[in-house]
Amino acid sequence: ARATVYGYPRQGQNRELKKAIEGYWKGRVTADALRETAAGLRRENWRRLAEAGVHEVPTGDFSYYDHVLDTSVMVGAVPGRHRAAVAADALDGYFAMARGTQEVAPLEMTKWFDTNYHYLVPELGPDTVFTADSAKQVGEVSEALALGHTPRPVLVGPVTYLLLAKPAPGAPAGFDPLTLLDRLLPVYAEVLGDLRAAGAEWAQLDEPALVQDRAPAELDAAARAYRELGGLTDRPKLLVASYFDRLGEALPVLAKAPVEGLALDFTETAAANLDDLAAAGGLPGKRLVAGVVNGRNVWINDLGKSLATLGTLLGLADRVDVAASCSLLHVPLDVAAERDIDPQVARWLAFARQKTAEIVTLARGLAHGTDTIAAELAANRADHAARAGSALTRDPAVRSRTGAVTDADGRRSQPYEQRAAAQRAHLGLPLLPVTTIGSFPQTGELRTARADLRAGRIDTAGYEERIRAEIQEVVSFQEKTGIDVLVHGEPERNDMVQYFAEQLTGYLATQHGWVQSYGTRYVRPPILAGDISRPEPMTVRWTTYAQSLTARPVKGMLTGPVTMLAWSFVRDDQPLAETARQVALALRDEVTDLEAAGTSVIQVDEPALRETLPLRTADRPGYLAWATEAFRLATAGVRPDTQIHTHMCYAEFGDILQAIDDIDADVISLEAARSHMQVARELATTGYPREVGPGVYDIHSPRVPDAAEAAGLLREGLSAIPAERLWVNPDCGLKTRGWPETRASLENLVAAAREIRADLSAG
Ligand code: THG
Ligand code: ZN
Repeated sequence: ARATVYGYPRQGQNRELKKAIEGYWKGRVTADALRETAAGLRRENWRRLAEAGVHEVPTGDFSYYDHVLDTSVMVGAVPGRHRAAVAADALDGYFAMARGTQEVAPLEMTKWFDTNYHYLVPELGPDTVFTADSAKQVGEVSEALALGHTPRPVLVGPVTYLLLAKPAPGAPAGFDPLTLLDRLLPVYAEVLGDLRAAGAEWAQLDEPALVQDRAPAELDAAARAYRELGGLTDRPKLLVASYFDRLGEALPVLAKAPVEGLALDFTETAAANLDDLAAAGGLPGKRLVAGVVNGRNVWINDLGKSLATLGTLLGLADRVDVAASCSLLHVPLDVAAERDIDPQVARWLAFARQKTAEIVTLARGLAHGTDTIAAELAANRADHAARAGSALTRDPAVRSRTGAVTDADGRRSQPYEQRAAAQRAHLGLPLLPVTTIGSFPQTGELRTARADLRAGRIDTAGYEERIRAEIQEVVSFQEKTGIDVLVHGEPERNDMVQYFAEQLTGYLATQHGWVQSYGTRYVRPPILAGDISRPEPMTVRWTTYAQSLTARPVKGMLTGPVTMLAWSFVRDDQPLAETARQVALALRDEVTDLEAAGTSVIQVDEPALRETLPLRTADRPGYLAWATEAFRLATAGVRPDTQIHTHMCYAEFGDILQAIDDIDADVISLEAARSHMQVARELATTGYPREVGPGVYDIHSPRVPDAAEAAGLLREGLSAIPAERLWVNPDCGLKTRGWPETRASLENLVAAAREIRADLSAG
């Protein structure tokens, strides 16, 4: 048994890659200097892995932006609009596909399965001509060989590549990219031949799309793909890798394919792989790579339990190697860099570097007997015992409170119709009330003030003075513009999850725990480590300050429990539902405190509700049950005349229309401008009974909609939602926009609302 990994964080300890790429974009770093930085980061990663005891190192997992984009380049799938840029300069053309240029739009970006990583969606049509470009893959193999390593190139598999693609603009309706498989396979064959020639003994083809529900035709495509690639004579040995869930009906398909190895996820969500593998008769004559170390959480492994799993697997394959369940791209680099985490607690944590050490330990134990890793096993048991017995992990007050939660706690005291009447009387809003989603432009001055505070250049009093001044400006702008429900603009917040995590007991923050979100953008997800409680109010001060400046209602702004979980690292020692309930109760206290302080409108954002849907449809009802319960628990404690809003972004709500109804918010604002109010029509079809604010200003673009355009969208909205239940708002928060376009757009939104109100009262 040997240790291996499928991929490693790309950015470097100090995000050197981000700095080099962004420097290149600004013309401050040359292409050669960027390539040199990248080669240095790969060299450092391989050295670390090899020193730790990893036998085969991954190559080809490195990327300047995204590995799916790299695959598009590898197979020559460059959309027509980017071809001139690619022909002029390969690197600039690559970035043009990723980010667009003045003239052409980039590829669309979407989430990589249920992780927080985003990839660039391939655009394929019947005219797509694939051509092999193995330069990047071959280059990294040669680099690793020259440094004395054993490389295993990692490629996105052909079936997953096609399943992740979307029809190119102009493709006929209903075009299915999977129909291109027979044209794509020869290109993979050529790349595999080049990799073999370069000296790769093995190549890894990642097929995570096969862990989702797949139609028989898709399973047939997978069987055909691996029959054909397996049948090649001039190729490396093939390891087909799956991760993020169980393979299910795809497992026997891959087990029967003429490839030399299979990589399976054996963490909790994919535990069924164990029985399914036995039922399929194991992998006689093949190599099994066992993903027993969770590659997407931050917790130490249970080494004893993993060894037991590995022991069972020994009987099911010719050779068993040990790995993380997926690429380590999804975790931060090194716990040792964290100076602010209590060293006792840090012992429970494992980032990429620590996970690598665990994999090596397990491989050693499997190969040479558990007595050879006795010290590691004892330390691991002690760390688990310390974690289980810690006061951070178990707060009796929190436990007795979640234990006492009843169904009634998740129900508003009156049905919507009665609440709506009470809210109308209490708030006195006009028809088509205008509001915003919460944040206003985060100016350079605000970011500087926050950096100054952190660096000690200004004190808390000086910082808060800046925040108060900003709130005054935002409130007076909204009053002057004629907005009906105001916000304070959130100048005091950095990230909408981090801000709350910093104030809740039980959450850990990291200093260097960066994880790639997309391209050169990273997040530092906070860690849900212990039982969650709220020592004191988190938002009441700034909200009531804003309310003191105006007679119009100011909306309180909170991040919902599901999003708090989705954008954090979650506990692995209790069900997600339990963690969600704890966070929900902390938020419920905040909601109640806001109400008691005179806030009549409270928005609880859930942008991640849709994106956290489990990959397998069979697992979705269970998720939606706890997710909607958590939202209701957070919000149902208010009086009938207090209005609860929520906000969700990222379009595609089709899968969760029922959940949108079940959360029982009085008002929901949604992204809709680009899809011409599509979501308003969808909600109307399902008979959605409450108030809706389909966005009429696309904040993802600097374009300012004029009043006529906004009014047009509102009329489309009115054809689905009656005027008494329609709100007017942008698609999302305004923090990434500048003030000039924010001012102009909101003035136009108010003008559009007034025009339609006048029409309605005239007609
Ligand atoms: N917060 C958190 N997770 C998220 C989002 C968020 N995941 C999904 C989505 N939003 C990801 N979107 C972004 C958008 C911008 C950035 C990162 C993820 C970004 N990051 C800065 C960078 O890399 O330069 C760093 C920001 C910082 O200093 O904290 O711009 O909103 N938790
Ligand atoms: Zn949004």
